[in-house]
Amino acid sequence: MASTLFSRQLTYMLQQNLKFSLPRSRYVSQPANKSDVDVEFDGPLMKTEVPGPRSRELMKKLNELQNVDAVNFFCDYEESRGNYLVDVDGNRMLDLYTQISSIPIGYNHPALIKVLQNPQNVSTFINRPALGCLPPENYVQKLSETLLSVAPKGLKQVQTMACGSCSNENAFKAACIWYRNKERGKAQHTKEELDSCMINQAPGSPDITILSFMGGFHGRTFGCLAATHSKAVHKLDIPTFDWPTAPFPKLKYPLEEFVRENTQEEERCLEEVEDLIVKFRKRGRNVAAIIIEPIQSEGGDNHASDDFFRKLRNIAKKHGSAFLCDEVQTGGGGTGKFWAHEHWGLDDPADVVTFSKKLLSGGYFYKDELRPDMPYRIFNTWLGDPSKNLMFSEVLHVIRTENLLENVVQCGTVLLNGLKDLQVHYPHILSSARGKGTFCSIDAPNEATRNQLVLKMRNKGIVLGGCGDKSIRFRPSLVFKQHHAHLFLNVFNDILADHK
Ligand code: PSZ
Repeated sequence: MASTLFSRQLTYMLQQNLKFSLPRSRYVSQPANKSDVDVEFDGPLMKTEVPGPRSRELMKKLNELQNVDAVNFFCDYEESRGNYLVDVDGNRMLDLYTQISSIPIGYNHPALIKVLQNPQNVSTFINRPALGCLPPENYVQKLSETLLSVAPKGLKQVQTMACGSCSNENAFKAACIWYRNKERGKAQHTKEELDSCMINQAPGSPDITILSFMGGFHGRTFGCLAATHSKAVHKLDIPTFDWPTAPFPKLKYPLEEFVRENTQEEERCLEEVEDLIVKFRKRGRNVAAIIIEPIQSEGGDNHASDDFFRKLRNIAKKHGSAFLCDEVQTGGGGTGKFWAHEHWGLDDPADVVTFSKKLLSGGYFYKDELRPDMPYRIFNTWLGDPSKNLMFSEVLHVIRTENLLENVVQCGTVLLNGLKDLQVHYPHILSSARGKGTFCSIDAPNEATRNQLVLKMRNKGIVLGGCGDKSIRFRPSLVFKQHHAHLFLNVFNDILADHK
């Protein structure tokens, strides 16, 4: 195997007239340090193409009920373990995408199985409460032990929700309520406001706005969609708000070679943000909030510097707008810190931080000032799910006892160095390797090549995701270890060497 790899690389170099250098040796994994979770599988095992016959049969049946064009394959969640996702045809794949970044400690983690088997927990799984009015006795204690124990600095209030979109929707509402109360000062809302809001008119339904960024993704519900600008297919045919959209920096890689250009690009975007705020204010359409992802994920894993975010936070403050940080995808440890925005070193924390995915429950943390002033202003039937918090409590225990954030930093370094190494060897296929922790990505030259690479990798037993036009993104769980990174890099190397 190694010799065919060697000769392929040699041929390629000769064909391309490249300066000869020794082809990279294969990554040799240290023997895995076996913990409970590592007792998973030795590696991928492929029996059929993916999707295989059983998946295709099930797709055909599901197609009678709904559109299945987005379905990749059907899964066998009972057989899946740790970093390995098993499909219904018995194919076992190393999963670096983890259900769009939402499996914190791998499949069927023994600690989570124990939570479900504990008879004391049964009623929490069976009886889903309407949390806003009928919470269970242990609710405060559980919230304190779980979500509040990881609350971002400066945010002491928390509201749980069901998913990422409804977390952002309600964060928007909390920001608008806060903004209007600020405008009113101590005055009460008027009868005119109460009447006009019932027919969607000002002043009760005020013409205030939320500023978001080109390439951002905040969900697909109506309010969120107005702030989502990653792909037209998400937005087409849906009426929306005319809210300000600022450009997000387009950084050039490698960063160290483009320091001046990238700084200028960030300055340009920040100026545009301020211009938009002023322009909208002149039209009587004040910006109540700015929403941003620490790394624009669906939009193509677009990064900006810590300095950019610190300055943006200060612009929000200067103009009296709430600063909303959407950590639905970045939150939960994938960047090596529990919250990606911790990397920035903000003087004044974000006003709101939204979460979902790896935290199992959706929701948001917020500053005391954004606490709603009346009941039923932020409310729905479930407002989250205590059974998710129960499991999240165990997830946190595993993260802490197994030092998983440290693990993410170490494995992220192996993964990113490996990707940078590969882009040097295959400059015609790969560029712009980037990432924080294991939250990494790399670009293909175009969408078609990206899609081909993702499919080829899948048939070799590695699940990856795409994002933006041409990026491949890596979103392994927090129990992804160095030997998994080596395994992935070796398979990727083989695929790239073969790629025509
Ligand atoms: O295509 C889709 O609907 C996808 S693919 C990945 C997501 C959605 N991510 C969800 C997401 C997110 O990444 C960020 C930064 N903010 C909000 C959301 C919405 O969360 P959900 O999907 O739980 O409503």
